[in-house]
Amino acid sequence: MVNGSLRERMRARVRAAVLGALSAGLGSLAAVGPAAAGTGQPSPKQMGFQTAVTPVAHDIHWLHDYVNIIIFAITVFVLVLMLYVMWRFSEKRNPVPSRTTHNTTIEVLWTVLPVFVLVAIAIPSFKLLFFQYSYPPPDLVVKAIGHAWNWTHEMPDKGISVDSVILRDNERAEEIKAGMPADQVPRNLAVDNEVLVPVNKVVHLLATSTDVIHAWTIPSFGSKLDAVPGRITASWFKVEKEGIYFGQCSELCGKDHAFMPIAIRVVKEAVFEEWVAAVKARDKRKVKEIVRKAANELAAAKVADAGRGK
Ligand SMILES: [Cu+2]
Repeated sequence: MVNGSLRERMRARVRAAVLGALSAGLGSLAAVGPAAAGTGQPSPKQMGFQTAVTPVAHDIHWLHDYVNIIIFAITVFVLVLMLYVMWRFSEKRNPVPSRTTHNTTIEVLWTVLPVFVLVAIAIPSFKLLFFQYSYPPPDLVVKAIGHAWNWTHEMPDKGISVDSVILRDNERAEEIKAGMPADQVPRNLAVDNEVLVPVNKVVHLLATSTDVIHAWTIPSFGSKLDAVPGRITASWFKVEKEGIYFGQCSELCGKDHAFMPIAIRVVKEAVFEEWVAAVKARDKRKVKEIVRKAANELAAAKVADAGRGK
C-alpha cells in the first residue's frame, strides 16, 4: 500500500485535476457549482458521492477520480483526432484520397497503448479489491439480517439483536418533537431503532437473509454486499468520523424494497458500551435517551464545525 500522506496528496491532486477538467468542460454549469456532498445521507443537487468516512470508501473515491481522468483524456484525444481528420482530409483539402490500407507502426501502437491504459487501471483496481477483502482483525462483529422488508442487526459477541423499521412521516414528526434534530431523521431513511457502532474500530459486517436476496449498503462507508438466504457474505469498515450514516437495501427484493433503510450511528466507545448495556437490559427509554443525546451532541458539533468554516 502507498503510505497515507502520499496517498492523500495523490488524491488531492487527482481530485483537483478532475474538478478543473469538469469545470472547464461544463462551462457555465460549473459556475453554479455542485452542492456539497452529503455525509451519511444524500443532499439536494448533490453531484458526487456521499462523503467517504472509511479507508475503503476513500480508496473507492480515489479510483473513481483516477479512472475519470483517463476517460476524460481519451475522450478529448479521440474528439481532437476526429475534428482534425474531418478538417485535414475533407474533399476540398484532400481531393485524391490515399489508398493506404495497412500501417504496421500505427497498428502496433493502437494495440499496445490501450493495453498500457488497461494495466494502469487494473493495478489500482486489484489493489482496492484486495484491500476490501483484507479483513483487519475485528473489534466488533455485526450480523445484518435482511427480511422482507426490514433489517435486524445482531452483535453475537455482545448478545444483542436490534430490529429496525422505517419511520413513517407521523413517527418522524414525533421523534423531532421528542428532541431529535430534523436532519437526523430524514424521510425514507430514518428508522425506529438505530444501530450504534464505535468510532475508529474495525467492524466486520456479516450479511444474510431470511427470505429473498437483499443488499446491505451504506454509501459513506463504501460498503455494499448482498444478503443471500442460507449464506453469509462479509465486509468490513472502520469509520473515522462520528455521525449518523444511512443506507438502503440495494437489491430489488419486493414491494417494500425502497422502504427498508439502514441507519448506523457512529459514536464514542463509551457511548456504544452504554447503549449495548441498555439494549441488553431491554430498557427502551434508556436506549432512546442515549440515541437522542448522541444525536444532539452531533448536531452541536456540526454547528461548531460550520462556525469554524470546516
Ligand atoms: Cu431488500
